[in-house]
Amino acid sequence: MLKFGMYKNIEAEYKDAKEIYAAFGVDTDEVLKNMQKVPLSLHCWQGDDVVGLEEGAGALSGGGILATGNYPGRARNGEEIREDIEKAMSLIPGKQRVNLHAIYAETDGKHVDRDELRPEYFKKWIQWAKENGIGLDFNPTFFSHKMVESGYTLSSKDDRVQRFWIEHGKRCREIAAEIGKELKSTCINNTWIPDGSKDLPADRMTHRRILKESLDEMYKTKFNKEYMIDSVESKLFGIGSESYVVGSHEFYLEYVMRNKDIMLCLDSGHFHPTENIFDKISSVLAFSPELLLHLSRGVRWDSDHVTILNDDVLAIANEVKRCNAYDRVHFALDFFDASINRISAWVIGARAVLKSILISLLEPTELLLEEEEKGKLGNRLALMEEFKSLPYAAVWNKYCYDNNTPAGHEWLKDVQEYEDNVLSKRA
Ligand code: RNT
Ligand code: ZN
Repeated sequence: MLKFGMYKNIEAEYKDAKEIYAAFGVDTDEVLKNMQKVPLSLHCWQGDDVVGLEEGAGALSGGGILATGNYPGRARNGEEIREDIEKAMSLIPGKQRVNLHAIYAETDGKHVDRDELRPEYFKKWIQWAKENGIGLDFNPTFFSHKMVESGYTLSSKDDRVQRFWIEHGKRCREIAAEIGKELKSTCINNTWIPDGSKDLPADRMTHRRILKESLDEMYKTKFNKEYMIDSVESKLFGIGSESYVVGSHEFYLEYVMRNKDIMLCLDSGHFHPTENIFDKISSVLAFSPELLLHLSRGVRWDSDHVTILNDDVLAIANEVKRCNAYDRVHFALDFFDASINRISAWVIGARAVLKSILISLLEPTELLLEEEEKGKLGNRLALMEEFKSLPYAAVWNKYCYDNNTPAGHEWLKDVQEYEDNVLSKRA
């Protein structure tokens, strides 16, 4: 039987860990301070299986992404989503941001199409963010809409479809800029489109040319970078777009190199299943000031499983640390699992990413560099291996404790209570 209340020696265990790390030249108190400076953006769409709040909203569709499962307790409106994220945030140490999608507009029962959205439909989110002292990020929604039925949005050969989505993109940039201005915290506005095809297209070129044209039009207006930064997210394949995705990595990499105001987004689930994004970080940062990461977990053909503390995520965090780039790289979660308690999904994913960041900050990187400089590459590898078993968990528990969040698995108790008292009451 799972026991609770077993983290009674957090301070003592931290003291021991602090000494061990100090012997390797790492100041754990400093690391704990730096942890507070790394914001993680929590995606609102985990709370309701990417359904959104539009009038007559149905299941996620037309985007090559899929939320499977029907665990009870899905949030059914803005209030419930906010209530659930608040619960999740209370179990995640440090400061988070919240990432919105355009389909989370609240229009008071009025039908407002995507090309008519305005900042006022996000005023509840903005108000809530102010009350909670958090920043918001944003995403236009290019899926779950009748205008994506052909499989193409910004890259559509149908002029009417293309125009509709360009207008949506423009509206979203205005909304994001307004959010950033209101909250005095730069809002990242990330564009991902599902455009692509299941089977081999004969013409790959035309859609890419149209996409370039659409983006140029969409990004024409310049906004104050203090309020909003645009980013673009690539993908290799999706469900129903296995053979061709218009917005590929090469496409957007080239696009951001030519459009210096726009930031690249790398989603860890959007590459070949054996390809990790960590080695791309230094390449991008050699040319771009900033980079957005979507932390997710690809499993077989799905790119959106709940993030866990695995080699992929650790390699990403270590790389950001070794590039000394925590002030240039933005971390956001991106997954959706409807088969488990949705609060747990958020908490598992967020705590895994934060643990990876903590582990990276605790790494005695200097010692690795020294061995590398000396050409002692066996020592370098040996140290990398040994560092894996340094007592980071004691520092993690201290971080949780200092931030008034449960240590270890204690948070499971809170989620169970919430499930019993709140989620299970939702029909
Ligand atoms: C899909 C992309 C994209 C979405 C969200 C909902 O493969 O990762 O970021 O998950 O916009
Ligand atoms: Zn993503």
